[in-house]
Amino acid sequence: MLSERMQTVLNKQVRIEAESSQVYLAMASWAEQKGLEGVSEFMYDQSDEERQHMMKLFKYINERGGHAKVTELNGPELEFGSIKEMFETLFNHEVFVSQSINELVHIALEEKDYATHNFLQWYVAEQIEEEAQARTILDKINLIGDDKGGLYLFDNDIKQLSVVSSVAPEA
Ligand code: OFO
Repeated sequence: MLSERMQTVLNKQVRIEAESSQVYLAMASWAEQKGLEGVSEFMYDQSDEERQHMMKLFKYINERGGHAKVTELNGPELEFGSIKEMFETLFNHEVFVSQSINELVHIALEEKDYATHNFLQWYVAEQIEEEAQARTILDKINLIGDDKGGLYLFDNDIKQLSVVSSVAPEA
């Protein structure tokens, strides 16, 4: 059985994951409308993944005798000054999510809820991966600078990343 406190903070994370899905959906749309097909495909996949992260938490809360809640969400940013700015926003967002997961792990230990502590390890590992991926992408974008040909190649290149992340095994 989840403690009241654990349940509240897990539900807060449900909301964060749902908002992440919306943030990335908005990025997918922005990139698609700019003709960046690879980037938009990648962002649609990221958006789907965030929904899966949300559902995993959602099911867990109910499985442990809690009540998973659907709440209203904050609206995401819809426009970006550049592709670099968009990926910087993504990176900062992932860092924020990692901090939030760390806080949850901390609370699980305080509550002596070892089942939730164990459950959260999947998210800890996932965040390491997502931050690393965002950092790699930003490095590439910094290499390209203002080169249009480079951006074209990058847009093609990122399709590979979508394939890799969509076949990655679900824990
Ligand atoms: Fe990319 O954040 Fe979910 O966990």
